Amino acid sequence: MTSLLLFLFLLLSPFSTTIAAASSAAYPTIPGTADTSVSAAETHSLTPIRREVYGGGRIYDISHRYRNDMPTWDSEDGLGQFLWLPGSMKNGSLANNSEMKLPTHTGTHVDAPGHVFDHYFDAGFDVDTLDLDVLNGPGLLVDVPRDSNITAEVMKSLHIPRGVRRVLFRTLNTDRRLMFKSQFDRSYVGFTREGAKWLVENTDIKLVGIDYLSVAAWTDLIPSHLEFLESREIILVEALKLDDIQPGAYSIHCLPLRLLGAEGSPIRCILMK
Ligand SMILES: *[C@@H]1O[C@H](CO)[C@@H](O)[C@H](O)[C@H]1NC(C)=O
Ligand SMILES: *[C@@H]1O[C@H](CO)[C@@H](O)[C@H](O)[C@H]1NC(C)=O
Ligand SMILES: CC(=O)N[C@H]1CO[C@H](CO)[C@@H](O)[C@@H]1O
Repeated sequence: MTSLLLFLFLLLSPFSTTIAAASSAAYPTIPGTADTSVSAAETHSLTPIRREVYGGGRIYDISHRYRNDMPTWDSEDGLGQFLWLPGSMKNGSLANNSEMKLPTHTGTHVDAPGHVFDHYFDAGFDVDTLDLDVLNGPGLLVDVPRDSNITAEVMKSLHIPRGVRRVLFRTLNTDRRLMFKSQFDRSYVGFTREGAKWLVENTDIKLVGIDYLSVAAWTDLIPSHLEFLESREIILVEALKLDDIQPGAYSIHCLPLRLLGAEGSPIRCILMK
């Protein structure tokens, strides 16, 4: 498969040259990110360093930071407050203890089959039942053409070889920086029903990742989800942060929380070279 992946990588390269952003160490396009190199002085200062890349470029964090102003499903105003500090040292507690409350489909997250199939929900196909073997392993970061949603035609044009089980689709959503805008944007790029159906029928992809809050285009919202989730073999990872990373083959690692009964979960995903 390695040679196939390499072939695919070469095949996709012409796309990527125009849209791949510079992969500088400082990752200037992610707000709140400092230089990733840790100097001796910084190690001793009380200013934390927030990183997008670890291990000298070996590990990319492709999860979004949870922020009050991040977009949330079909809302004008963004997520809003999701963390509270009911026990604080400033008010005499022995330790600081925060509480959080947020929709399970917030930020970078995973969908379980119970999300759109009520009988799966009742039967218990929650995020705790998702296969970690699907969520962890070799896969591709692929750029899709910027002038379309992900239709069957687009899927065909990507020539993703059989045997590839995990693909992260980078779209116009990343270029438009939609995950950095509080206001939900219905014009995001996602799969049409035919695109989803084509992927299910013609590829071995079991992990589908995308760079906004839904893998399904707004106009095909439920039909696309149904195509993907009916077999319960495909796992959807949404709102990935795919800025500033070269397309190609990586080791993908995603871990949802073991939320019993939940059809969605925040998820931490990384890419390793
Ligand atoms: C501490 O308690 C005061 C009085 O109840 C409250 O106004 C303040 O917000 C609290 N501060 C923190 C950090 O919890
Ligand atoms: C994708 O589909 C949405 C509707 O779901 C539409 O608003 C948007 O313009 C489409 N994007 C492209 C690039 O065609
Ligand atoms: C580590 C931690 O959570 N520290 C918090 C303790 O509580 C104060 C407010 O009382 C916060 O400002 C700190 O961030």
